Amino acid sequence: MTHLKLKEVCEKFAVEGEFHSFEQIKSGNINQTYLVNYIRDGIKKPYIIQQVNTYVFKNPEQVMNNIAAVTEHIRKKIKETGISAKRYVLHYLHTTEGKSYWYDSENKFWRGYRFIDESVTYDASDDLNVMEQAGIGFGRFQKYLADFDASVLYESIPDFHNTEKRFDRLFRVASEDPMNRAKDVKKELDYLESHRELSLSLCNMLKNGELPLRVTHNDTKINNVIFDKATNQSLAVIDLDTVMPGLCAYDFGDAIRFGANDTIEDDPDLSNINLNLEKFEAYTKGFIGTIRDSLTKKELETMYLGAYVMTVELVARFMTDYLEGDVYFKLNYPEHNLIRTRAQDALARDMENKLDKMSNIVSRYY
Ligand code: GN1
Ligand code: MG
Repeated sequence: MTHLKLKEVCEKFAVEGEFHSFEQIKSGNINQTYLVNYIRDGIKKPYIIQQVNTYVFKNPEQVMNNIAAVTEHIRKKIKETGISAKRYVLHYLHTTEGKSYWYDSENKFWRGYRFIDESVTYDASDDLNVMEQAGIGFGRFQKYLADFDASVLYESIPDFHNTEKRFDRLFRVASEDPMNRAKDVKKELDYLESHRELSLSLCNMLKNGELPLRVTHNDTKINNVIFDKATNQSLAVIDLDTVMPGLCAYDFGDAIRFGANDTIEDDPDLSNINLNLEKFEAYTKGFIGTIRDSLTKKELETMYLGAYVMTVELVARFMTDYLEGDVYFKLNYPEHNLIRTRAQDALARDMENKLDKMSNIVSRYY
């Protein structure tokens, strides 16, 4: 990426001032993200500029429509409480034609938003207060959207958390084995096969009407929460590309999968992998404490399963991508999807042994 390209993008979005510097933001497995600094009236103004992956998001304009509708709704809700929404919801940039995106001459899809002042994000944290605040942040997000009309939302990735379809596709690809890689993931594939019933538990409860659909975030990694730099209070939730109808347990579960593990999601040293029950509890306290009144008894009772289900789903997704020849997730090195598969498999096994404990902890907060 050159600064000229980013400057061109910023100019399309009518960013004022002088281009100062940029850096690539490494977290995120799908889109390319840059922090760009402009200088205006002698003051540094940071912006986030993203090139959206249109292999993953086939219809990025509709994704932007979703984001506009959702952020508008949240902005209204916050204003109703009498506070300024400025630091609590993302503000997307518009081109001079009033669009929230821009296609460059190579047909690449760009968008941008204002960086929230005096804020930080965490890829991981051992601070239980950060975990609790992350729970509050995602809980609040869901609460704001409780009365949002889901019928206006385009399904940005169809069947995104349909675990059954994820499994079916994986087993199909594994039997076809186009890259001759199935031999590397035999153990992990066997695990999924023998744990199909537990893995599809939430999916089945949704199908038979035991659990309701809500408007959910669907990608609740803790680095998708913005924190105040000074107080570590959670401010806004970012990465709204996959806001769609979903199960509350998915949002709970994916945050646990990512944030309550004692290590990163792709740690090659499996001995580091551990579901940390203290982090689990801190997140639960924040999340369930914020939204418990709006959930059904069944949702609360089955919430803990979301952690296991999201983890096996990621095993399936990383493994599918490995078997298909690495077409979906960004890689940092050739075996990355294999390492991710193994790390998430180890986490799922650890969670399986802790299901009772997880269930007990959640029940303490409702
Ligand atoms: C992708 O790009 P990022 O990090 O926000 C993926 C998530 C996965 C995650 C695993 C659209 O999210 O579903 O859980 O990687 N996003 C998409 O790290 O597939
Ligand atoms: Mg994402």
